[in-house]
Amino acid sequence: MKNRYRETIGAVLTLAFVSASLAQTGTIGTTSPGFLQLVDGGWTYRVDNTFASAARTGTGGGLANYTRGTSPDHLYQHWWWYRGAFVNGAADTREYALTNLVASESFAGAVPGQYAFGVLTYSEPVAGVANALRVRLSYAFDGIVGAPGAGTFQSLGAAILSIRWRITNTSSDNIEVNFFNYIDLDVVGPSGTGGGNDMARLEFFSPGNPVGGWIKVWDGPATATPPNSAPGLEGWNYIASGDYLVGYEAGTFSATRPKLTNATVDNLSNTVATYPADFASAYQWRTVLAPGESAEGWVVVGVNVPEPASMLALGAGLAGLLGLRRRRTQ
Ligand SMILES: [Ca+2]
Ligand SMILES: [Ca+2]
Ligand SMILES: [Ca+2]
Repeated sequence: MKNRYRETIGAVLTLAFVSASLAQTGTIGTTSPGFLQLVDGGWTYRVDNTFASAARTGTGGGLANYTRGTSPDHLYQHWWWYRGAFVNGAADTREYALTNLVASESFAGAVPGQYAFGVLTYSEPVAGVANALRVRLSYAFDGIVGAPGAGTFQSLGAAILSIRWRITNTSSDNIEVNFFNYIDLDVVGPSGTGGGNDMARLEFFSPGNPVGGWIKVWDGPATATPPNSAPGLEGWNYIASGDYLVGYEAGTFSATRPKLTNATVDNLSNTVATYPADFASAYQWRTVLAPGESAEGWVVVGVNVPEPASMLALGAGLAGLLGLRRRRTQ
């Protein structure tokens, strides 16, 4: 499935990808503040403060990097927040970052041709009740080296970070869970500026579909050609699964992050700022879980991945990709 997926991406982009023979590693730091780092095909995805108690109600959860080789870093922050409510009882009165890491698996020196991956498992309270929710995050990272100058954004080739989340109600009562993935990309492109002049658009928002949300992000200025209209201006893609999906927001760092880090309950606005400058974005899922019940979903953060229509046509491939990782990691 992996190789077929790569071939299909290559065909869509009409690029001659070379199979990744570079080292693939997965490394996890389980001493606070913690980190997860995945390296594949010369690309690195790293997220810090994965286990930092101060990040639970602070702003420092999941500070991150997304780079290829010595190219600029395009990612400032990428992390997960939640709030829970007992259906017949007390409720959280704000959102919290995942911080209580209880288990992890990393895969150093993965076999070439497979993904670099790692798993983080959290046990979090709801309304003061400890260990009410268990959240498992399965990260898989696929760096694909494109031919130099082949027309992808910054000639970077392609990379796809996939994260499957699974939330389990480990309490004895029904819980409504709101779950958030937040990302602050600072795209460094032809302008040479990172973070201050990014642009974004919503490709679609379709809760219930296998692929439920798709947001594209690229480097400004405001007159810059949108991605996929001209070679060299491809961009970043922030994609979410559709089951349980209830919200999205593509706005600014200063408007979106406080919803997760302030002391009140917030939901995403389902709006997009087309020239957000310091772009930040988030997705929101919501479900009610009975004791012992689980829900699953995923996000993908990719650069130079196919257009949504192409990716939807590859639905079986994407499902297979995620399913493959799930089987490996469960
Ligand atoms: Ca960074
Ligand atoms: Ca809030
Ligand atoms: Ca940003």
